[in-house]
Amino acid sequence: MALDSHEPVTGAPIGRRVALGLFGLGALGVVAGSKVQDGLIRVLAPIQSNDPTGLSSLFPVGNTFRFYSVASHAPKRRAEDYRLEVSGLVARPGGLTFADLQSMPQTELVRDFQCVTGWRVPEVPWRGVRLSDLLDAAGPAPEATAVRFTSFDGVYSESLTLEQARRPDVLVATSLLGGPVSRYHGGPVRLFVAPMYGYKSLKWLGGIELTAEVVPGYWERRGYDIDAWVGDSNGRDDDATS
Ligand SMILES: Nc1nc2c(c(=O)[nH]1)N[C@H]1C(S)=C(S)[C@@H](COP(=O)(O)O)O[C@H]1N2
Ligand SMILES: [Mo]
Repeated sequence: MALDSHEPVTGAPIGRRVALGLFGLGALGVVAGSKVQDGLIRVLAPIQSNDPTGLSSLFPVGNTFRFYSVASHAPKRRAEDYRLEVSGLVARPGGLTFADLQSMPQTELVRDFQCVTGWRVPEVPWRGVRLSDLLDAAGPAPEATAVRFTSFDGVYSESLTLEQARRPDVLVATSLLGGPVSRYHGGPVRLFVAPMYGYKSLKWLGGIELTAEVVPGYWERRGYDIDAWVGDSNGRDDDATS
C-alpha cells in the first residue's frame, strides 16, 4: 500500500519549498516518477480508495482520495479492540468503545473533502457521533478552551478550539463512503472536520483531550494555519480546487 503525505507550503519561500522537497525525497528513498509540485511530493501513482483494482492509479489522478500518513505505516485496529480515551479538563474522563460510539445518536453528512495541496473528493458520505455530544457527555471544565486530538499511529495530532469542536458538522466518524472507515482511511474511528481542510480530519483517532489553550497539531507546528477553513486559510484559495 502506497501512503502519501505533504509538506507545509504556507508562505514558504521557493527555496524552502525545494529544500523540503529534497528532504522528503531523501526520507522516502524513492526518486523514480516523483516531482515536487507546490510542495506536494508525489511518489509514483497514489493508490486510490474507490478503485479496488488499483488500475486507475496508472492514470493521472482525478477527484479521488489519496491515502495520507505522516507515519511510515498504517496502524491496524479491529473495532472490537478500539478504545477512545477522553481526558484533560473534563468532569468525566474515561474510555469509549466502538460499541459505545454506535449506541450514541448518529449523524450523517455528505460533504466535499479537500486537501490543502489541491485534491478534492466531491460529496463524500460520512457517519458518526457528533463531537459536541461526546464533549457534553464528558463535561468540559470552565477553563477548557480547546480540544487536542491524538492518533494511535503515535505521530499525528490535531487541535480545534472548543467553539469549533462544538460545531454540528464535526464528527467522530465510524463510517465513510457507505461502509466502515477502512484501515487506510484511519479506521475504525477518525475525526471529520467538515468545514476545514483535510489535515484537521485526524485518522486513527485515539485520544480527545480538553486543554486550557490550543496545542498546535502536527502540520500546524510545521506552518499550517490552526484555523483551516476551506477557502479561507493557508493562502491556497486560488488553487485548492484543481
Ligand atoms: N493520523 C493521520 N491523520 C491524517 C493525516 C496523517 O498523515 N496522519 N493526514 C491528514 C491529511 S493532510 C489529509 S488531506 C487527510 C487525508 O485523508 P485520507 O488519507 O483518508 O485520504 O487525512 C488527514 N489526517
Ligand atoms: Mo492534506
